[in-house]
Amino acid sequence: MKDKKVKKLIKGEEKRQRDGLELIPSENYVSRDVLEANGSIFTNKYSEGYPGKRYYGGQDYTDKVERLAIERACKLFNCKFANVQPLSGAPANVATYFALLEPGDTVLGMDLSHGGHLTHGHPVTYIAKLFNFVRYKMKDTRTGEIDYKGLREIALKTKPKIILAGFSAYSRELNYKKFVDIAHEVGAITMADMAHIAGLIAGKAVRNPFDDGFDIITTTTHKTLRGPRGGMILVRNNEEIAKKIDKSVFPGFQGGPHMNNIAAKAVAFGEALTPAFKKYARQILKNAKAMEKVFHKHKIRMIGGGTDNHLILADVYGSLGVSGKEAQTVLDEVGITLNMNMIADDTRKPMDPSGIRFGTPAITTRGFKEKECALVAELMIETLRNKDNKKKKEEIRKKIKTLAKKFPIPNYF
Ligand code: DSN
Repeated sequence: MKDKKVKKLIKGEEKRQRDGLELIPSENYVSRDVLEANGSIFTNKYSEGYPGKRYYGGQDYTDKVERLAIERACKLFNCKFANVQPLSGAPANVATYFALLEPGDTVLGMDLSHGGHLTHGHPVTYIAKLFNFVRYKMKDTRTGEIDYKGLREIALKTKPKIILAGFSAYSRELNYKKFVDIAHEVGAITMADMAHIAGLIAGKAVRNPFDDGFDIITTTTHKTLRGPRGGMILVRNNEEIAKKIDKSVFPGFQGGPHMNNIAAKAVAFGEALTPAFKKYARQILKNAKAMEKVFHKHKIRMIGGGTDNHLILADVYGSLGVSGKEAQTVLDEVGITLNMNMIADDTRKPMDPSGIRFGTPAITTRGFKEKECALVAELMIETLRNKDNKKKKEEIRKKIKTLAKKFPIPNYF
């Protein structure tokens, strides 16, 4: 690369990723092939429209690569229709709302402090000005079980057009069948935002909402799915819904699709169809369980009481007197990256909440097994208990660096 300034920044980020441990549960390390496709000359091409129906010429290869991505996505998630053009998870959700709702219509989704996402109707978003978002919660934060009875009551009262399942900070499996039953009762469409667990679904390590009758899945293609940053909308079998979604993505909401990104999605979906990916998905869960065990041992409160997936949400303020922000900073100092996070009904503020959220997708890609994950959990707790002890933190930093060196990011360095 000729641009020395940007090159230096890329090298710096490379070193940061190489020497530290990535525990942000929505991050991962993509393969060389995914990087190569994402950095390919498909980036030069404009392709408004869909395969076979574009507004520009020269689409021989773009059509083929988009068809391949669609075919692989449908095989991976066991569905009939896929739109692989959304630029990321938020645009995928917004395009889905625009496809199915009129202004003022109601969406019933997970309460944000109980694990939902900004695009599930947070008041700071524009969609919250357009549509009416109502919320369900967990019944009990000790088990994480959703209050399905409450959900049904709200659904009967508010008659939502969409019932939305899914989360960005929730660690338990959902009972999709219950969502579907309630939706049928009130005539709602079921939409699952599976951005966090798409890789776990693809690897058959957790349930696929389509198997229980969900109509739509939206997702990112990075995170556990280990593809390029991007989004996707899947429709189980309803052609009418699929057509509305295609129209909504383009021309309704987006312009030209990023074909380099779609090529990289095709590569990632191909990788996710392999037996090795199934093994990877199962190992993510085993690793999260190993970390959960250590947090239990040290009596640190976990929202939902533990985890069934790739992430843990821990109340570090309530258990250790360290705020989420302070925990994030001090763990960064020793080479562990994670994020502060609100916990259910948090009394603290989003920029300094009570919790931290962390997970195992990235370290599992590096080859970590249960033993290493348990060690990382011990080191995290030791760091938080010694947050003002410089010497102790230096010792831990060295241990983290050694561990990172022992498990290099595959195919990179
Ligand atoms: N920022 C993503 C996450 O970390 O969960 C969701 O958009």
